[in-house]
Amino acid sequence: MPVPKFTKCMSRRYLALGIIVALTVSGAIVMTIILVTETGTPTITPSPSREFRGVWVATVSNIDWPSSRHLSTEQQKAELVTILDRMVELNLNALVFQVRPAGDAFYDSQLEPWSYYLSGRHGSAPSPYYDPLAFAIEESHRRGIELHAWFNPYRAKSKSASYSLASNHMANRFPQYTYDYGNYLWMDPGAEDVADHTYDVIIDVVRRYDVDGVQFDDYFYPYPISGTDFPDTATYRAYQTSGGTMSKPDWRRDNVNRLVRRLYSGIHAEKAHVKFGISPFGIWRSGYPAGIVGFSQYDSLYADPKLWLEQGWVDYLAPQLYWMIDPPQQSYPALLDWWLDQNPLQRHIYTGNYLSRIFTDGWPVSELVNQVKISRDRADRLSLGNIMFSMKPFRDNISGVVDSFKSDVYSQPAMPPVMTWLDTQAPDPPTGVKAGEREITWNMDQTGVVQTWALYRQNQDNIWELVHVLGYNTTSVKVDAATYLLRAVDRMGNESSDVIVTVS
Ligand SMILES: *[C@@H]1O[C@H](CO)[C@@H](O)[C@H](O)[C@H]1NC(C)=O
Ligand SMILES: *[C@@H]1O[C@H](CO)[C@@H](O)[C@H](O)[C@H]1NC(C)=O
Ligand SMILES: CC(=O)N[C@H]1CO[C@H](CO)[C@@H](O)[C@@H]1O
Repeated sequence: MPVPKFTKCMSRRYLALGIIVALTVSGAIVMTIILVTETGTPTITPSPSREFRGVWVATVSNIDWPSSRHLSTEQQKAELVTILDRMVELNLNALVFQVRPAGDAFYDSQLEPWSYYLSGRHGSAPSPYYDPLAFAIEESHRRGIELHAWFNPYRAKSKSASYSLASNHMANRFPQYTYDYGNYLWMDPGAEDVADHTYDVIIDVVRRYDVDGVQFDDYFYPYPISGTDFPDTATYRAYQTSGGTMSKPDWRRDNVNRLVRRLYSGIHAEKAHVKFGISPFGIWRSGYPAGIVGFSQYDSLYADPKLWLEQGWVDYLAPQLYWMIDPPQQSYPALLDWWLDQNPLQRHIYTGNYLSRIFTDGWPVSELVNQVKISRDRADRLSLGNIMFSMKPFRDNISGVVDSFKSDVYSQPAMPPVMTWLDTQAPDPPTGVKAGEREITWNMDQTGVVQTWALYRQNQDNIWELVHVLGYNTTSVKVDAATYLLRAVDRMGNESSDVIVTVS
């Protein structure tokens, strides 16, 4: 279970009571007792201070960033900074950044060529040189925002993009497993060479970059073209020849399952704190739950997220519930409730929401705001946040979406929820905390474990409100006169004990 704030406060209260008894019996340090009881039981209100608030920044086809393939390095950087500043304004806390849309890289890689979508030159580094992923991580972290690197495992190329593939591109390295299918070149998930390569690419990023998470979207086997089966007959036959007995659909699902399972352990073996999440298509199979009608990813993409949740092969699942609340055949709440029921190991569920429908289909902004509320209403069942597809409406404030979110569901900051199965070690509390003239200052973190600083303001006696989540290297903040509580927060979101300071 993630520990919702309330539970955490309760357990602290019991801890504080325990200390009172022990210390009173031994007759020691009365001042300490008072401090512990005073600071040990803050009640945090009012809105959820723990909620994953993500946004997808899609790079494929220049959907969100960079906005075109003809921008200079400086323009690319400026656009990313604008996105991150908008995220801060909206109290968003997680950027899901597409770094490998098609066997290519938005970072310095020895394994794959630079992406065409970066500067229109597939295989060429940005000039003047910079590393977009490293830049995005640094700029996210200094704003207290998590960065999840988003990978597409099997897509090799969209045929509409007119560039020729570099010699080190996976389609050229494994031509026997590269198929022309519909609008794409697609790698064969049943080929061990392809699986090994994808695995190596992802682990390489986890090892070399300070990412907070790794994410897959809904693309596993390609969306089917009617009347044409995915052309993996040779690979399947080789599997049968070597003694394999699974049916073709089961074998295909097994190919994907094995990659997911292997990545879950491989990522955590490399860095225990890096979260692995998948954002699958929103319907598992048509008819689940009863009344739902739609595309079946289990039968057509050979993706089985229900199994991944059951097995704990993901830290979070973000089903793309890209439909409206009301229509019963793809009802947002009905689907969400179903996914929440498939979660015996109590992983986190963050709903994926189709924000861009406000300009592609004229959805009212209120539809999206209400969807966030529906997800939030189910926090006790581990519905702990949302991820919006995609950044563009927020970036461009389409239909006034920024103000609608800011004045309603995202008026207060929030931190991503804690994944207790990954780590529950609390960081050391802040040191050198001082009240200044309408300002609080503290020492720079020396431990290297601080990811953010959480500042709470005392509204009434024991009612504290989270007012700021600040980047790791922040050492001061401007505030109004009030009493505040500052905590160090580590990269798993675990908070230190409290330091209270009054600004007059
Ligand atoms: C967003 O758009 C709305 C309505 O068009 C406008 O009132 C508001 O000032 C804009 N907000 C920002 C942050 O640009
Ligand atoms: C925090 O780090 C960023 C780069 O990561 C740097 O640009 C910024 O100046 C730093 N801020 C402080 C207060 O050190
Ligand atoms: C929310 C959470 O995970 N809190 C944990 C932080 O670390 C302390 C000390 O290890 C744990 O007791 C808490 O459960």
